[in-house]
Amino acid sequence: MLRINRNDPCPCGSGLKYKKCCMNKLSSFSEKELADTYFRKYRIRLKTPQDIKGIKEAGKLVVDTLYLCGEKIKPGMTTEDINTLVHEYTVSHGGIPAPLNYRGFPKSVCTSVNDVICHGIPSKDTILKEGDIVNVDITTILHGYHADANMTFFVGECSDDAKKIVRVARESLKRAIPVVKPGNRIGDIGYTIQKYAEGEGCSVVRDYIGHGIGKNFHEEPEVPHYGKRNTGIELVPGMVFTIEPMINLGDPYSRVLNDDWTAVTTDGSLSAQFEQTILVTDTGYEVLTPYEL
Ligand code: EYF
Ligand code: CO
Ligand code: CO
Repeated sequence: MLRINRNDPCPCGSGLKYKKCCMNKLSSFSEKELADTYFRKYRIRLKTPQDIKGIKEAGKLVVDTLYLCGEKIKPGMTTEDINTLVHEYTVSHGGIPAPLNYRGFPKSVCTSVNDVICHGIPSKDTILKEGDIVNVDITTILHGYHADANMTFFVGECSDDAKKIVRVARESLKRAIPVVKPGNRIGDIGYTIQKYAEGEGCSVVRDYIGHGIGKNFHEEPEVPHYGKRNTGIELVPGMVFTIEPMINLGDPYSRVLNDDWTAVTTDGSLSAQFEQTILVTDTGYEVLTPYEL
């Protein structure tokens, strides 16, 4: 692409310097064209600076809530207690727990224990015990914007298997994030995760994927956690999506329990997940739900 410097004569022929003439008009025009093209072709909503500020504010509340959960999770606690903690903290800080009633989901947060891959429903009957792993997946709406992140926590002292699956899931997300930059493609993200996780002898769940996010909980694009290099939609600045690899110690297959929500591994093996909401910037990425991986 032709680059025009600020002090060059404006290409419109006015005789003025570019910076005094069309610099802002041209850049906002081309940004709008890109946004229109991405929406028309892919239904992807590129975010404005105002959108990004909104998602970031929601993201801070999500991460604060996750850290609070991390401090409180102990053997003997129920997943219903986690739901109460998340609901009350979110609402008292001006947020709305997005999962509650979303497509009929009955609770404010997903709590997924051991062989539960995702969408575990908090319950008074699910009592966390020493050695369990539990994923807490929080999506919060603040001032109309969504942010979505999750972490898998240890409950007390855990087995080597539990330590391994949590390490591999965390590292899968950590390795995928720097792949996010303009010019790379969606498939590069999944390729990176699959290559690493399978190299560690684990498997990548295919049935649940990352997603665009913003004024809606789920938007385009879809972000699979497996795939081939240099395939899929090209990443451009302003895209916001989650990366949320679900990694199994055994095979990658899932089934949904009779409650119609809870997804578990078919072979009963442990599953772990980490998730963050990521923005594509002009030069790379920004994590909008920042926490240390
Ligand atoms: C009808 C739900 C719908 N879906 C996705 C609804 O992206 C998520 N986590 O990172 C995510 C979280 C929730 C969610 C919470 C509730 N739902 C769940 C299961 C099946 C389904 O299909
Ligand atoms: Co989530
Ligand atoms: Co998500």
